[in-house]
Amino acid sequence: MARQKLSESELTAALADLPGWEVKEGKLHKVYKFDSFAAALGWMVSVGIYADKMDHHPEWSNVYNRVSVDLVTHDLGNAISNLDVELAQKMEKLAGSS
Ligand code: H2B
Repeated sequence: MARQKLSESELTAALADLPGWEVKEGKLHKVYKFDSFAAALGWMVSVGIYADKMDHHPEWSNVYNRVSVDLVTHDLGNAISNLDVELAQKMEKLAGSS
């Protein structure tokens, strides 16, 4: 799917369906907290496989049971795109949040 920068209104509409997500320093941001390190790591592997298939990769870091995620599209000069929203939606599904 083509990468397209989202307008302010598209971004606002997308955030309404992404609980816990916000725009922080120009990136789509959320900190996930899991029950254990194993659960966090398992989620990261599942997300990573999906992200690689869509050729769209998260900026993230893990400490024990927490994963801090930032999504932005480098190819669009670090704009937030439809692919960032798609990846955030997949992260929510895989975390069991929606
Ligand atoms: N991931 C993210 N987050 N943004 C990009 O612009 C991007 C990417 N571009 N993964 C992809 C890889 C690009 O470098 C390759 C060549 O398609």
